[in-house]
Amino acid sequence: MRLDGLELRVVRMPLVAPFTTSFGTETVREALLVHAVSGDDEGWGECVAMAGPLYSSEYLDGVIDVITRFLGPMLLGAATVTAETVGALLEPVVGHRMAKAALEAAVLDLQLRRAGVSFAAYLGATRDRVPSGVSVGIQPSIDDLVEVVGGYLDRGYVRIKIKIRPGWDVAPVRALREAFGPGIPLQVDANSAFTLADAAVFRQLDEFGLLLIEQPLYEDDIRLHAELARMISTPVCLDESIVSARAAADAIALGAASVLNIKAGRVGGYLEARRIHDLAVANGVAVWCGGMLETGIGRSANAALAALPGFTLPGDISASDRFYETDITPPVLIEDGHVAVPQGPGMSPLPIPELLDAVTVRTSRSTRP
Ligand code: OSB
Ligand code: MG
Repeated sequence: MRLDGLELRVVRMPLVAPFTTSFGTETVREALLVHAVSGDDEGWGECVAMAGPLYSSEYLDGVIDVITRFLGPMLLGAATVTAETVGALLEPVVGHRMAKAALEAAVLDLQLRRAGVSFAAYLGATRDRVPSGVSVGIQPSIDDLVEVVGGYLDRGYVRIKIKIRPGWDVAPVRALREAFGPGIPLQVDANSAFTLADAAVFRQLDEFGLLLIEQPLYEDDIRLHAELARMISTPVCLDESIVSARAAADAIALGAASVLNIKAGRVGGYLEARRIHDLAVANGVAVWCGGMLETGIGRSANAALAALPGFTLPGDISASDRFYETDITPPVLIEDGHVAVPQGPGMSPLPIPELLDAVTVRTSRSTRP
């Protein structure tokens, strides 16, 4: 295809409740949507970058800048673009994976809509629904945590992940085991908040039969994760550290992770995400699909990715209403603990224009030179 134009839209959507991690508290999601146009066809890609550079070095305004100045013109100036060549076209720009991923997704969505093919079919997904896990933020008190988790279990979520940080680690896990028993699938996510000097905390967590510990240490230290993995029995899972298939191969080879969280945005796109899935399967490493507070656009695409056969653990693929009272697409629903894999053309249902306009706070457009 030849791209005719790119529209960048910033949406601002209030969260149903504050979401606290080891790196901060969010009360509103500001997200960038990329709208690609070619002839009469359109495609949408959601960027996972957050407003501030706290989870990753990328952030919303930085993404808009790098797309506007560099990545957008590279795609708009190309004689022909396909989803499969976006990565190579943008390769000269170092990093900025979340920005690149959003562009690739918009092109892929357009390409699939034009061909009348679903993302699930394109990927070779093997399931029509995926188990739904929920990521639970740090709460004001242990009692609040038990109540909030109880609510999600009542809604049918099949796996609970709680955010931890130093001082909010062993006690919340113990409280959940006491309240709900040893049987509920439970895991923790530290978002890099600990050091190897906290090894005693992780040894204590070993007692609770957790599915995994996600990203306990620095994002750029694979070796220390390998050291920690040798010290504890709970599987170590990496999120922030896995920025590419190469990083995944290193982590696996060094024994730094026996489980991987795959987020397409973090690794530069859904095609790289699938390469990591394939690599993990070949190495006997379990993967699951992470989330980034996506709207229905990114959430739907994640559901299709998670329907690949190597995604053997439940993902952070919750219903729209876990974060948003009103989504910009028809809401993603949880039914019997699962989310349906979208079967329509493209990567997600189209946003509903009135709902999208109601939350759009900024728009910019660029066209082919
Ligand atoms: O580390 O997985 C993470 C949200 C924002 C940034 C990082 C993370 C998260 C989550 C939420 O855990 C996952 C979701 O969207 O449900
Ligand atoms: Mg994480």
